Amino acid sequence: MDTVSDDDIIIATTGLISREVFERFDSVRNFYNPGAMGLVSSIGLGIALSTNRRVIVIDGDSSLLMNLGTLVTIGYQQPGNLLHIVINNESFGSCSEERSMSGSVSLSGLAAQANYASSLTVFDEISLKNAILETVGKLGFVDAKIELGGRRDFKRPLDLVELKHRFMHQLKGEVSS
Ligand SMILES: Cc1ncc(C[n+]2csc(CCOP(=O)(O)OP(=O)(O)O)c2C)c(N)n1
Ligand SMILES: [Mg+2]
Repeated sequence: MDTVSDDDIIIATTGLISREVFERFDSVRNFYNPGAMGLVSSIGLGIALSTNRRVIVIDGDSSLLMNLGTLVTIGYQQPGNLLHIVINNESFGSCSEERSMSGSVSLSGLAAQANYASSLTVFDEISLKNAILETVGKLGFVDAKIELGGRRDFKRPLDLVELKHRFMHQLKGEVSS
């Protein structure tokens, strides 16, 4: 989040990922999807097709597996302003911490097969930052491997209708970031 530009749109997935982005980096440029796993990439695609600004989707590994067809749709549409990052702890980290099965497949390999222009797996923060800085102007995918664990007490985005309207007004240029 420290590396993205001030104009980038952030779409954050269900569970602790949304909650951490909300607590630590809230902005009118952020959209949170706390309730429904799997859909941030589809939402991000729709937004990317409707703006020239960069859209950064922060997905979870289990969430991506729940909507895997999204890779094909996004690869087909080829939005050059979309960066799809998966925070991959190979688990349903926000809930039971059960393994998700994403460890049995290369997510970046799947994205490459689906025609993402750039597709990387990263194992440390510097590589993730470099990927965010360098994947500009082309459809990108980053499988960011992380360890399971971390804080579980991030506050929840609760005023979801208000947050949605705030985001939509900002997209229309009615509110500056
Ligand atoms: C469709 C759906 N099923 C189940 C849940 C409950 N749930 C919320 S977060 C989560 C785990 C998400 O795992 P992942 O996407 O890998 O992200 P992580 O929590 O590991 O960061 C689950 C099962 C939900 N919100 N939506
Ligand atoms: Mg996970």
